[in-house]
Amino acid sequence: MRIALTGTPGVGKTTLAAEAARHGWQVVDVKAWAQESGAVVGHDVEQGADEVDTDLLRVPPDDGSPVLYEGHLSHHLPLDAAWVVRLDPLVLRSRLLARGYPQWKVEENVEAEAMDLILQEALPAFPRLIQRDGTRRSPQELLAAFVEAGSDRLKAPDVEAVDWSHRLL
Ligand code: DAT
Repeated sequence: MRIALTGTPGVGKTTLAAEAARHGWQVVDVKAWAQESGAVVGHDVEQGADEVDTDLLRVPPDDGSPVLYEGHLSHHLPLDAAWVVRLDPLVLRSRLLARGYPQWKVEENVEAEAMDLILQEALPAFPRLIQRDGTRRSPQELLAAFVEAGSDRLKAPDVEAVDWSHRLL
């Protein structure tokens, strides 16, 4: 089972992936993989971010063992399932400010999170999709919440409800 671990920057993907690795999961850092395999095709100076062509990444076939592909572009890869991590936009804002992001980039990501952007991108591509809210969960609790949902047993998306649309006002 090859799983995209996705979500807006700052929601806690890397932390969750590290927790999963401690429990024996294989983890692929999509950004590092893109750099190693020449899939970084440019740099957007305005965005201050690398441009990755995910079509250039060759995903290995499923060998039966669970693999997490971690990164906010991972849901653009042809994988078997997706985990979408969510976070209250107000908490996200303080995390991104602490990370030193410029104000406009903080607001762009906070808005994307409040309007479910990544969920909306991932839903059409992944019948086996699990969404969980990381706001009041430790990394251990969040991992358990995804694992308990059982990506391999899913017949339809399992989307934990979050509603932060009022944060847009
Ligand atoms: P991402 O990889 O999605 O950009 P991250 O894992 O680097 O996010 O986490 C961003 C910050 O939030 C980092 O300082 C650690 C903290 N964090 C992550 N998961 C958390 C959790 N479940 N509870 C509290 N803080 C968390």
